[in-house]
Amino acid sequence: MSKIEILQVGPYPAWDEERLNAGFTMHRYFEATEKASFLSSNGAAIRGIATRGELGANRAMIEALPKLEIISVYGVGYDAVDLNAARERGIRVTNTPDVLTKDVADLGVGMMLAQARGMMGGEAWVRSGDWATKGLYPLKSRVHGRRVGILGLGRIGFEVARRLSGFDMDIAYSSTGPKDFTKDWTFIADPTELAARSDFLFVTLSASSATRHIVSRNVIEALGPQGMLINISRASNIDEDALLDALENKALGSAALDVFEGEPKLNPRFVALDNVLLQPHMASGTVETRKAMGALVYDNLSAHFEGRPLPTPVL
Ligand code: 8YV
Repeated sequence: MSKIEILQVGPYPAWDEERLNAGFTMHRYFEATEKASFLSSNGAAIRGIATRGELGANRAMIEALPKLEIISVYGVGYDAVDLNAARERGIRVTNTPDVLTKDVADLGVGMMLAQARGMMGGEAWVRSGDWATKGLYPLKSRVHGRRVGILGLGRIGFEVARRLSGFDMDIAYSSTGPKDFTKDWTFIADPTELAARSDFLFVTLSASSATRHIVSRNVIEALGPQGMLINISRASNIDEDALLDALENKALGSAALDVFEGEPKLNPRFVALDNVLLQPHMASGTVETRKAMGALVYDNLSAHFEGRPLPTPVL
């Protein structure tokens, strides 16, 4: 029997590709130079899409696949999938929640520490010989005991807050409503108010059209010249032009970012700044977590085509 045909939107680690290639006929969209003609030549038989969080599947792609039944996302965020286009045709959508939560929280906390304590600059200070020639590295501000705001207390935000309570930080959060398990953490509904009482503001909310630029110019300015913004969610949650302006004119102290508009290309203004830590969208990037994510991508596809319940459905 011929294997079910799947459109593969981006590359995966070798172990995932091996399993997918064994179970399905994979069409490697990311290797095609002419995307539209690739879809028109191969699209008629394709019944599934395997994609990644940041790549998703847009309406044009979904509409080019008349037999499409399921979109399996390697990532918790599915904001890059056109859910309306999928819903209109009853196409199932799955993601990879839970398995990546703690790694994403770990990286966010690591970014905060690295940026606040100047670890990247400290490393350069040693390697360049500045330590020997110029002497002691400039002093930085402390992290423990300070005020942190968590914008979006979902699974990842919760894990960030839990870690930071170990740093004796004064934790406030903004979410759809107060959470009853957070008696030591202060609920502040308004993001600008949350930013105004924070030294560090973590953006951990899942992105959608409703959250676009929720971190607005006002929020950034409320965080202020001593504040730090840490984004481990999606770039669209932040008004990136306002962020760049604020970093350039020091209306915001600093930022630590794992995600960017138009990534992997990014606005060159970021690279010219010395008050931002830049990471290549790698918060879920550990071998252990990526293996679990890859297994879920496969398991959702195989469950669907074998008529079993989907392990982690979105739609
Ligand atoms: C990416 C992510 O999917 O979980 C998410 O939403 O953004 C990531 O895990 C990852 O970069 C793999 O492509």
